[in-house]
Amino acid sequence: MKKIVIAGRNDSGKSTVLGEIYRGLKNRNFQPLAVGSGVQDEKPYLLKGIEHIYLTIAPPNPGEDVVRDIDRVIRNAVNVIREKNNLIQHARRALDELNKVRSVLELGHLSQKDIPKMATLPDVVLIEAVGINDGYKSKETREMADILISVVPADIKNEIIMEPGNVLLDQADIIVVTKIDIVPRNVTQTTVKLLQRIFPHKLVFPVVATDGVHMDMVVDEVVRRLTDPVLLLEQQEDSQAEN
Ligand SMILES: Nc1nc2c(ncn2[C@@H]2O[C@H](COP(=O)(O)OP(=O)(O)O)[C@@H](O)[C@H]2O)c(=O)[nH]1
Ligand SMILES: [Mg+2]
Repeated sequence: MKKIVIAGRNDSGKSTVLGEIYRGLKNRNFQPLAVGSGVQDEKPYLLKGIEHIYLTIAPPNPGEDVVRDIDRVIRNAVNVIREKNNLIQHARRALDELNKVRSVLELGHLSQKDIPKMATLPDVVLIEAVGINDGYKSKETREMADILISVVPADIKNEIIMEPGNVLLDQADIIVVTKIDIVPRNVTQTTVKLLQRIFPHKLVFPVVATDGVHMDMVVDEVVRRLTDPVLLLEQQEDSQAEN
């Protein structure tokens, strides 16, 4: 399963952006699993309409940006969904049996409609990083991500962007600049221009994450990367090398 990691400073808007991408992917017939890095992520996820069953919180060790054993976290979350689906299937069969008996006894059929539908299994994972050390320096975060999205608030101090060792900006696949609705226009422009100057080949998307403004372009780019045959090929080679 492809891992999309949302990195960035504390309070930059990671959870909000993650929720928007979740929704966008869902509209395009993906089923994401959302992995938050702390309880504070839960509320923004639910606000954006992430269903409980596709939401899991896995706090990294203190001082670490992403949870170490993400594969275990994903496996557990998928198993919970599978188990629930099993129960639903059992309930349907049991009700069928009961209805056979009721029919012999000339009692009316009980409806299946109160039994929930089986849940689609997730096919892509959205992971939120903590944002340690100003948010952009964790190599582990880059290594975990098939697609790395780094979130930068429009009013970030220029010094922070220019600090050496910002691997998560340097090697981001997509940079999302948030809060452009509440930050003065000239400040936003300075931030965006600085990012473009330092990282000239990067896609920089200024957005209002809370209202989903311009988020469709971010989602388009994510989908393009999820379905790009060349990227798929590279990943196949990677996983063959691992095996
Ligand atoms: N006005 C505005 N507020 C935002 C935007 N993005 C995030 N926020 C707010 O910023 C705060 C932190 O957002 P959150 O997604 O929890 O950030 P995180 O700590 O990086 O996960 C919340 O109050 C959000 O509602 C934005 O683009 N515009
Ligand atoms: Mg968060």
